Amino acid sequence: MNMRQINATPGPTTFDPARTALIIIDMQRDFLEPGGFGEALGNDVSSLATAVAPCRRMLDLARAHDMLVIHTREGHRPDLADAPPAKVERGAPSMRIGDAGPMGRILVRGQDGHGIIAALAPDAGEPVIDKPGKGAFYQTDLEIMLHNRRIESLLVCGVTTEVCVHTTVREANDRGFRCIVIGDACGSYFPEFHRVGLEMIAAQGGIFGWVATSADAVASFDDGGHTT
Ligand code: TIU
Repeated sequence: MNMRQINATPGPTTFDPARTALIIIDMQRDFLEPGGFGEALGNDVSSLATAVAPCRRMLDLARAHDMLVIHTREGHRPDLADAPPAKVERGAPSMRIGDAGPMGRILVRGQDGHGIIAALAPDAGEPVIDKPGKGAFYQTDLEIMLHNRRIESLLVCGVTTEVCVHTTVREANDRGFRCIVIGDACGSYFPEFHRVGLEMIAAQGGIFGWVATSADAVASFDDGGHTT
C-alpha cells in the first residue's frame, strides 16, 4: 500500500494510486472548440479553456505514477440509433446532433469534432470510453473496467462540471467509488454553475465526494502526502 493524503473539501482524504483511476470526461473538440455541439447549444466555448492545463497536469501526474487513465467521449453512432429524440431536439435547428458542421457531423463518433483535443490526446493503452449519455457509466463498459483493475477511487476532471462530470460522479458514488473531483480541471459554460456544482459535491460532509485542486493532487505525491 502506498496511500496518499490529499487536501480536499470538505476535508483531507486518502487514496491508493494502484487502486485509483484518473477519468477525464469529454475533453472533445465538440465541447471546447467553435463549430461543435457546445456552440450549437448557444454556449461560448472559450469558457472551458481554463480546464485544459490542469487536465494536462493531472494526465502527467497519473502517467508518472502509473495510475489507470480513462478518457471519455460523448457521442453517437453515425445512424443516430442511440441518440434519443429528446436529446437530438436540443440546439439550433440547423446544427443539431448528426448535422454537418465545420468539424464534421455534430457529436457523431469518428468525426473530427468528436475527437479529444490534441493537448490531452490519449496514449496507446489508455482506454477511451464512448458514451451516448451524460454519465460515463450509462450504457458503457466503464464499470467492468474499474472492477477488473480493483479500482476504488476516482480522480475526476473534464467538462462540463454540472452536466457530464456531475452525472458521472453521482453514478460513481452510487456504485461505491470514492470520487475526488479536481475543480480547476473541470469547466462549465456557466461560471456560477461551475462554482455551485463543485460546492454541491462537497456539501453535507461530501455527499457525492471530495473537491480538490490539481495543485493538491500534485502535492499529494510529495513526501508529506505519503501516509503508509
Ligand atoms: N451542454 C453541456 O454543458 N454538456 C454536455 O452536453 N455534455 C457534457 O457535459 N460532456
